[in-house]
Amino acid sequence: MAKNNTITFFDLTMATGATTSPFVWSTKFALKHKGFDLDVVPGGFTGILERTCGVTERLPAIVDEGTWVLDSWGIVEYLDKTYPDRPMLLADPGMVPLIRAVDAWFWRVAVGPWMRCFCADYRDLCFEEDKEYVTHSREIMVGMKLEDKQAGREDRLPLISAEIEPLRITLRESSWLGGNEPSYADYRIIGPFLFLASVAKIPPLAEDDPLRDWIERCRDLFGGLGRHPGLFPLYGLPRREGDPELFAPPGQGGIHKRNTGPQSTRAETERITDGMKK
Ligand SMILES: N[C@@H](CCC(=O)N[C@@H](CS)C(=O)NCC(=O)O)C(=O)O
Repeated sequence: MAKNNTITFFDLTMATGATTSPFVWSTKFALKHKGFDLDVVPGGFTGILERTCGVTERLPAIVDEGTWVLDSWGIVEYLDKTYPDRPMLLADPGMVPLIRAVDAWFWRVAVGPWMRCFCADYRDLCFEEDKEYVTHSREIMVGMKLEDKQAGREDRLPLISAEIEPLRITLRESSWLGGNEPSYADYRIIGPFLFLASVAKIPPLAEDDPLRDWIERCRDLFGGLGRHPGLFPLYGLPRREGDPELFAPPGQGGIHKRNTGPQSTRAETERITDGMKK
Protein backbone atom coordinates (compact mmCIF):
# COMPACT_ATOMS: atom_id res chain seq x y z
CA MET A 1 0.00 0.00 0.00
CA ALA A 2 0.97 3.67 -0.42
CA LYS A 3 3.71 3.25 -3.01
CA ASN A 4 6.71 5.50 -2.24
CA ASN A 5 4.86 6.47 0.94
CA THR A 6 2.63 8.73 -1.16
CA ILE A 7 -1.16 9.16 -1.12
CA THR A 8 -3.10 11.12 -3.74
CA PHE A 9 -4.96 13.97 -2.07
CA PHE A 10 -7.70 16.04 -3.74
CA ASP A 11 -7.37 19.58 -2.43
CA LEU A 12 -10.00 22.32 -2.41
CA THR A 13 -8.47 25.77 -2.54
CA MET A 14 -9.08 29.44 -3.10
CA ALA A 15 -7.40 31.31 -5.95
CA THR A 16 -4.69 32.17 -3.39
CA GLY A 17 -3.76 28.48 -3.41
CA ALA A 18 -4.71 28.17 0.27
CA THR A 19 -6.89 25.20 1.21
CA THR A 20 -10.27 26.43 2.36
CA SER A 21 -12.55 23.59 3.48
CA PRO A 22 -12.41 22.71 7.21
CA PHE A 23 -12.84 19.03 6.29
CA VAL A 24 -10.03 19.13 3.76
CA TRP A 25 -7.69 20.89 6.19
CA SER A 26 -8.34 18.32 8.94
CA THR A 27 -7.65 15.51 6.49
CA LYS A 28 -4.39 17.06 5.34
CA PHE A 29 -3.18 17.09 8.95
CA ALA A 30 -4.41 13.50 9.46
CA LEU A 31 -2.40 12.25 6.47
CA LYS A 32 0.72 14.02 7.68
CA HIS A 33 0.24 12.62 11.20
CA LYS A 34 0.33 9.17 9.60
CA GLY A 35 3.62 10.14 7.97
CA PHE A 36 2.51 10.21 4.32
CA ASP A 37 3.70 12.41 1.50
CA LEU A 38 0.88 13.92 -0.51
CA ASP A 39 0.48 13.90 -4.25
CA VAL A 40 -1.83 16.90 -4.32
CA VAL A 41 -4.46 17.30 -7.04
CA PRO A 42 -5.21 21.03 -6.85
CA GLY A 43 -8.50 22.70 -7.70
CA GLY A 44 -11.49 24.74 -6.64
CA PHE A 45 -15.22 24.10 -6.43
CA THR A 46 -15.89 23.62 -10.14
CA GLY A 47 -15.21 20.25 -11.68
CA ILE A 48 -14.71 18.12 -8.54
CA LEU A 49 -16.72 15.28 -10.12
CA GLU A 50 -14.57 15.40 -13.27
CA ARG A 51 -11.28 15.64 -11.33
CA THR A 52 -12.23 12.59 -9.28
CA CYS A 53 -13.32 10.55 -12.34
CA GLY A 54 -16.98 10.69 -11.27
CA VAL A 55 -16.28 9.29 -7.78
CA THR A 56 -17.38 12.28 -5.67
CA GLU A 57 -18.71 15.81 -5.88
CA ARG A 58 -17.45 16.69 -2.36
CA LEU A 59 -13.98 16.77 -0.86
CA PRO A 60 -11.82 15.55 0.83
CA ALA A 61 -11.06 12.38 -1.12
CA ILE A 62 -7.88 10.34 -1.31
CA VAL A 63 -6.57 7.52 -3.48
CA ASP A 64 -4.21 5.03 -1.87
CA GLU A 65 -2.72 2.67 -4.48
CA GLY A 66 -5.96 2.64 -6.48
CA THR A 67 -8.27 2.56 -3.43
CA TRP A 68 -10.55 5.57 -3.30
CA VAL A 69 -11.53 6.75 0.17
CA LEU A 70 -14.13 9.48 0.70
CA ASP A 71 -15.28 11.65 3.60
CA SER A 72 -13.11 13.19 6.32
CA TRP A 73 -14.20 10.66 8.95
CA GLY A 74 -14.07 7.81 6.42
CA ILE A 75 -10.45 8.70 5.64
CA VAL A 76 -9.45 8.78 9.31
CA GLU A 77 -11.06 5.37 9.92
CA TYR A 78 -9.33 3.98 6.82
CA LEU A 79 -5.91 5.33 7.79
CA ASP A 80 -5.97 3.95 11.33
CA LYS A 81 -7.39 0.60 10.17
CA THR A 82 -4.98 0.18 7.26
CA TYR A 83 -1.89 1.57 8.98
CA PRO A 84 -2.17 0.61 12.67
CA ASP A 85 1.64 0.46 12.91
CA ARG A 86 1.90 4.19 12.23
CA PRO A 87 0.95 6.87 14.83
CA MET A 88 -2.76 6.47 15.53
CA LEU A 89 -5.10 9.38 14.86
CA LEU A 90 -7.60 8.00 17.33
CA ALA A 91 -5.72 5.73 19.70
CA ASP A 92 -8.98 5.17 21.59
CA PRO A 93 -11.97 4.76 19.22
CA GLY A 94 -14.14 5.52 22.25
CA MET A 95 -13.11 9.17 21.76
CA VAL A 96 -14.98 9.41 18.46
CA PRO A 97 -18.42 10.29 19.89
CA LEU A 98 -16.84 12.95 22.10
CA ILE A 99 -14.88 14.52 19.23
CA ARG A 100 -18.05 14.47 17.15
CA ALA A 101 -19.91 16.25 19.94
CA VAL A 102 -17.21 18.95 20.24
CA ASP A 103 -17.13 19.28 16.44
CA ALA A 104 -20.92 19.66 16.25
CA TRP A 105 -20.89 22.26 19.03
CA PHE A 106 -18.05 24.17 17.32
CA TRP A 107 -19.84 24.21 13.96
CA ARG A 108 -23.00 25.50 15.60
CA VAL A 109 -21.47 28.32 17.65
CA ALA A 110 -18.51 29.30 15.45
CA VAL A 111 -17.90 27.69 12.07
CA GLY A 112 -21.40 28.35 10.67
CA PRO A 113 -21.50 31.91 12.08
CA TRP A 114 -17.98 32.62 10.76
CA MET A 115 -19.00 31.31 7.35
CA ARG A 116 -21.87 33.78 7.36
CA CYS A 117 -19.52 36.62 8.42
CA PHE A 118 -17.19 35.96 5.48
CA CYS A 119 -19.50 34.50 2.81
CA ALA A 120 -19.01 37.32 0.28
CA ASP A 121 -15.24 37.40 0.87
CA TYR A 122 -15.24 33.61 0.41
CA ARG A 123 -16.85 34.00 -3.00
CA ASP A 124 -14.53 36.86 -3.96
CA LEU A 125 -11.46 34.78 -3.07
CA CYS A 126 -12.55 31.80 -5.18
CA PHE A 127 -11.15 30.99 -8.60
CA GLU A 128 -12.86 33.05 -11.30
CA GLU A 129 -14.59 29.96 -12.71
CA ASP A 130 -16.03 29.08 -9.27
CA LYS A 131 -17.65 32.43 -8.56
CA GLU A 132 -20.99 31.88 -10.29
CA TYR A 133 -21.49 28.45 -8.70
CA VAL A 134 -20.37 29.59 -5.24
CA THR A 135 -22.61 32.67 -5.37
CA HIS A 136 -25.62 30.64 -6.49
CA SER A 137 -25.16 27.73 -4.07
CA ARG A 138 -24.21 29.84 -1.04
CA GLU A 139 -27.05 32.30 -1.61
CA ILE A 140 -29.40 29.32 -1.46
CA MET A 141 -27.65 28.17 1.74
CA VAL A 142 -27.89 31.53 3.52
CA GLY A 143 -31.21 32.59 1.98
CA MET A 144 -30.12 36.01 0.72
CA LYS A 145 -27.41 37.91 -1.16
CA LEU A 146 -23.97 37.12 0.24
CA GLU A 147 -23.14 40.80 0.78
CA ASP A 148 -26.32 41.24 2.85
CA LYS A 149 -25.58 38.17 4.96
CA GLN A 150 -22.03 39.31 5.61
CA ALA A 151 -23.09 42.86 6.54
CA GLY A 152 -22.94 43.75 10.24
CA ARG A 153 -20.26 41.19 10.96
CA GLU A 154 -18.37 43.65 13.17
CA ASP A 155 -21.22 43.21 15.67
CA ARG A 156 -21.24 39.40 15.40
CA LEU A 157 -17.53 38.54 15.49
CA PRO A 158 -17.09 39.51 19.18
CA LEU A 159 -20.05 37.29 20.12
CA ILE A 160 -18.55 34.31 18.27
CA SER A 161 -15.20 34.89 19.99
CA ALA A 162 -16.93 34.85 23.39
CA GLU A 163 -18.88 31.68 22.52
CA ILE A 164 -15.78 29.54 22.00
CA GLU A 165 -14.63 29.94 25.62
CA PRO A 166 -14.96 26.16 26.29
CA LEU A 167 -11.99 25.59 23.96
CA ARG A 168 -9.92 28.07 25.97
CA ILE A 169 -10.90 26.44 29.27
CA THR A 170 -9.78 23.05 27.93
CA LEU A 171 -6.54 24.28 26.39
CA ARG A 172 -5.55 26.11 29.59
CA GLU A 173 -5.23 22.70 31.24
CA SER A 174 -3.93 20.62 28.36
CA SER A 175 -1.32 21.25 25.67
CA TRP A 176 -3.41 19.51 23.03
CA LEU A 177 -7.02 18.39 22.68
CA GLY A 178 -5.43 14.95 22.27
CA GLY A 179 -3.73 15.30 25.70
CA ASN A 180 0.08 15.23 25.73
CA GLU A 181 0.27 14.80 21.95
CA PRO A 182 -1.79 16.14 19.07
CA SER A 183 -4.46 13.75 17.79
CA TYR A 184 -7.32 13.93 15.31
CA ALA A 185 -9.22 15.92 17.98
CA ASP A 186 -6.75 18.77 17.37
CA TYR A 187 -6.85 18.40 13.58
CA ARG A 188 -10.64 18.34 13.57
CA ILE A 189 -10.76 21.74 15.33
CA ILE A 190 -7.73 23.43 13.72
CA GLY A 191 -9.31 22.69 10.29
CA PRO A 192 -12.08 25.26 10.80
CA PHE A 193 -9.60 27.87 12.14
CA LEU A 194 -7.57 27.46 8.94
CA PHE A 195 -10.73 27.69 6.84
CA LEU A 196 -11.32 30.94 8.71
CA ALA A 197 -7.78 32.14 7.91
CA SER A 198 -8.42 31.40 4.22
CA VAL A 199 -11.29 33.92 4.08
CA ALA A 200 -10.94 36.33 7.01
CA LYS A 201 -10.32 39.69 5.40
CA ILE A 202 -10.83 41.26 8.84
CA PRO A 203 -9.47 39.53 11.97
CA PRO A 204 -11.96 37.33 13.86
CA LEU A 205 -9.97 36.86 17.10
CA ALA A 206 -8.42 39.22 19.66
CA GLU A 207 -4.72 39.99 19.40
CA ASP A 208 -4.10 38.37 22.80
CA ASP A 209 -6.59 35.51 22.50
CA PRO A 210 -5.43 32.67 24.78
CA LEU A 211 -6.18 30.23 21.93
CA ARG A 212 -3.40 31.81 19.91
CA ASP A 213 -0.73 29.61 21.47
CA TRP A 214 -2.51 26.34 20.56
CA ILE A 215 -3.52 27.61 17.09
CA GLU A 216 0.05 28.64 16.27
CA ARG A 217 1.51 25.37 17.61
CA CYS A 218 -0.93 23.44 15.38
CA ARG A 219 0.05 25.54 12.39
CA ASP A 220 3.71 24.77 12.99
CA LEU A 221 3.14 21.00 12.89
CA PHE A 222 4.54 18.99 9.96
CA GLY A 223 6.94 21.66 8.77
CA GLY A 224 4.43 24.52 9.00
CA LEU A 225 1.54 22.82 7.19
CA GLY A 226 -0.85 25.53 8.39
CA ARG A 227 1.24 28.44 7.21
CA HIS A 228 0.28 28.95 3.57
CA PRO A 229 1.05 32.52 2.36
CA GLY A 230 -2.53 32.88 1.10
CA LEU A 231 -3.91 32.78 4.66
CA PHE A 232 -5.04 36.00 6.36
CA PRO A 233 -4.09 37.11 9.92
CA LEU A 234 -6.48 35.73 12.55
CA TYR A 235 -5.68 38.17 15.36
CA GLY A 236 -6.47 41.83 15.83
CA LEU A 237 -10.23 41.93 16.45
CA PRO A 238 -10.83 45.09 18.49
CA ARG A 239 -13.19 45.13 21.47
CA ARG A 240 -15.49 48.09 20.93
CA GLU A 241 -17.67 49.72 23.58
CA GLY A 242 -20.67 47.52 24.24
CA ASP A 243 -19.00 44.35 22.93
CA PRO A 244 -18.83 41.36 25.27
CA GLU A 245 -15.43 40.29 26.62
CA LEU A 246 -13.74 38.58 23.65
CA PHE A 247 -12.42 35.95 26.04
CA ALA A 248 -12.78 35.39 29.77
CA PRO A 249 -10.15 35.48 32.53
CA PRO A 250 -9.39 32.10 34.15
CA GLY A 251 -12.49 30.95 36.08
CA GLN A 252 -12.77 30.64 39.86
CA GLY A 253 -14.75 27.52 40.74
CA GLY A 254 -17.09 24.86 39.41
CA ILE A 255 -15.60 23.36 36.25
CA HIS A 256 -12.61 25.69 36.44
CA LYS A 257 -11.03 24.51 39.66
CA ARG A 258 -10.29 21.15 41.20
CA ASN A 259 -11.68 20.61 44.69
CA THR A 260 -8.79 19.52 46.91
CA GLY A 261 -10.53 20.31 50.19
CA PRO A 262 -12.05 23.37 51.93
CA GLN A 263 -8.95 25.50 51.45
CA SER A 264 -9.29 25.28 47.70
CA THR A 265 -12.95 26.36 47.69
CA ARG A 266 -12.86 28.85 50.60
CA ALA A 267 -12.65 32.01 48.47
CA GLU A 268 -15.57 30.94 46.31
CA THR A 269 -17.66 29.89 49.30
CA GLU A 270 -17.00 33.21 51.02
CA ARG A 271 -17.93 35.11 47.89
CA ILE A 272 -21.26 33.33 47.37
CA THR A 273 -22.23 33.26 51.05
CA ASP A 274 -21.19 36.89 51.55
CA GLY A 275 -20.80 36.61 55.34
CA MET A 276 -23.72 34.17 55.79
CA LYS A 277 -22.80 31.08 57.86
CA LYS A 278 -22.97 27.90 55.79
N1 LIG B 1 -19.15 14.76 5.19
C1 LIG B 1 -18.17 15.25 4.25
C2 LIG B 1 -18.45 16.71 3.90
C3 LIG B 1 -17.55 17.19 2.77
C4 LIG B 1 -17.99 18.53 2.22
O1 LIG B 1 -19.16 18.96 2.37
N2 LIG B 1 -17.04 19.21 1.56
C5 LIG B 1 -17.32 20.51 0.97
C6 LIG B 1 -16.20 21.46 1.29
S1 LIG B 1 -16.39 22.17 2.89
C7 LIG B 1 -17.33 20.39 -0.55
O2 LIG B 1 -16.63 19.59 -1.11
N3 LIG B 1 -18.12 21.24 -1.20
C8 LIG B 1 -18.19 21.24 -2.61
C9 LIG B 1 -19.21 22.21 -3.11
O3 LIG B 1 -19.66 23.07 -2.34
O4 LIG B 1 -19.55 22.13 -4.27
C10 LIG B 1 -16.76 15.07 4.87
O5 LIG B 1 -16.65 15.08 6.11
O6 LIG B 1 -15.81 14.90 4.12
